Amino acid sequence: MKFLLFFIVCSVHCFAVTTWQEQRDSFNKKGYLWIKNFYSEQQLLLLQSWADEIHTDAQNILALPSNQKIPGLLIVVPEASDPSQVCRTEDMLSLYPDLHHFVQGTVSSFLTRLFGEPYVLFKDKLNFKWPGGGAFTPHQDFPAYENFSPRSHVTAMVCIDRASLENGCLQVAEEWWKPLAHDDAIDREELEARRAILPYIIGGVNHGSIEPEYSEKFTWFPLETSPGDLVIFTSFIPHYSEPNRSSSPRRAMLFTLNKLTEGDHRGAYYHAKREDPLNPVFHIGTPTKARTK
Ligand SMILES: O=C(O)CCC(=O)C(=O)O
Repeated sequence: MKFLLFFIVCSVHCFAVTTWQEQRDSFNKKGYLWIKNFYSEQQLLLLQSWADEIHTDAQNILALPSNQKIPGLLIVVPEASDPSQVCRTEDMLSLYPDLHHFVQGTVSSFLTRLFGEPYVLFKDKLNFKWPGGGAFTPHQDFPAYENFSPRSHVTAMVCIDRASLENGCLQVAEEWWKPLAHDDAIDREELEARRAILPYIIGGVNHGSIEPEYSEKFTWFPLETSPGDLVIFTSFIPHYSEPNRSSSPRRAMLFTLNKLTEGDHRGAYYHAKREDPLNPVFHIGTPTKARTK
């Protein structure tokens, strides 16, 4: 009986081996797709080595006096609660060419094949979430990207460590459009297309977080992923994660892509971010410090 239940849960929420069409249909229906064991054990070893190396480099950068932080270094964002701890690194693909090739050969190729048209990388980050690492508040990603021209994005989360409720796994809102169907404040057509932007807090430490009266309506599904799993999700699906209350890290790399027909904006995105790193638009929902609006 236990085994049967486990099988049913797994077949509803994640895919083992399936067809392109089934995966596409599931992604279009739910706004996310969880693929178990996307990476082999050897590929996972490689990813873990990159994550270790990037963390060492990031710690060295954090320790530099500010006048030695030369332009073009890895972007390193410390935890809001502990400036000596690395919360996130970004623009790794500009600095680790092998990782860049690896991600293009796996994530970009996968999305290109899944959606039947070329996808190009828009941004890349590695969220470390060390023990004690902070929560990401409920948010949609789109408001963080809307100043650039792509109108839709897909983020691929590559799981480096086992993620659980205890260590703050990613949680996505199941069928988030349903409880909003009769809400006059939300554009009906956009909601039906699952592209509605939900009211969010402007300014302050919670800038970009979905207004609680909306996020409280959702049923949250915890993605308790294993190392080597891949989860793809749209920039409109509400998501969040709890703090890491365990004694082990919960690292995940997140690669955001857009359709090539909407242009290649990675360079422009990181140029803007490096020019104005404390702009709150670059810190939506994250446990990092931004300038207040
Ligand atoms: O790493 C997480 O738990 C949350 C990721 C996320 O929502 C983000 O980086 O915007």
